[in-house]
Amino acid sequence: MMKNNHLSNREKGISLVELMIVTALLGLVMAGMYNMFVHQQKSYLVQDHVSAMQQNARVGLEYMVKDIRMAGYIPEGIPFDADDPPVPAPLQSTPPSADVAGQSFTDGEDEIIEEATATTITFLADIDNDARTETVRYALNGTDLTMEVWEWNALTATWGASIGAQIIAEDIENLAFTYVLLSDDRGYNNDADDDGNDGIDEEGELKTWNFGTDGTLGNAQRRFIRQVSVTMNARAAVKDPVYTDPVGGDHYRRRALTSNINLRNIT
Ligand SMILES: [Ca+2]
Ligand SMILES: [Ca+2]
Ligand SMILES: [Ca+2]
Ligand SMILES: [Ca+2]
Repeated sequence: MMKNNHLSNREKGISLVELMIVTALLGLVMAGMYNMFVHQQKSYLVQDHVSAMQQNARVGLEYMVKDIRMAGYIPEGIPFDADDPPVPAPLQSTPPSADVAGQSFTDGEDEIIEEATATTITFLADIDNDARTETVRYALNGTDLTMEVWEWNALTATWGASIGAQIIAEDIENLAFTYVLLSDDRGYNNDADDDGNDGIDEEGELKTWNFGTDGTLGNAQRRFIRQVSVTMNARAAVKDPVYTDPVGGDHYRRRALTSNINLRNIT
């Protein structure tokens, strides 16, 4: 009887201390669940941005690669140098007759590849297949891959105005072009063993242009470009707190994309 009374006294209600402990425990559980939820939300968000980055960069690269591959596809016709048939000379006569005026790449002479630097390429091609040639320029502006287009007008024999550089892909940290040139006795170089195989400058030798040691690609060399490689480094728009970049030391996830293009319209 005594024992039962004692027990029932203890079970009469919840003491303040007990209530506090329960509340604290509940709070801990809730906080844990909340953190888990937030963490999961964050990782979904990061996943979203990582896949968006990859998608964004890949689509941009695919556009660019598809266009570069068409370089030299000029439906209005390409005037070749008559005394040197296998090698396309700069376009000397109509149409088109001159490069786009007033641009950084303008040198007054029409070429299939107007500009070829480590970070920019400008070329002629009818990229939208409407029998009118475009001058197309891809460049990196800040962290945007941009594209600018000027269309040839056969009636006025001039290049139309562009609508400005359009953003093709964002969050691109680096863009790098590499060029391979025909460098045998039909190409820009006729006395060196550019492929380094036998000491002989035989037909079909190709040379990868090295901007560091070979300098800039001038008008005289650009016409011999036969392959273009492009590497793009994309960065996610938001940080991933659980990831640390081994090189940059920050929390952005990055992807490198590469593509090799044969210029099949230039022979
Ligand atoms: Ca030019
Ligand atoms: Ca066109
Ligand atoms: Ca050679
Ligand atoms: Ca050789």
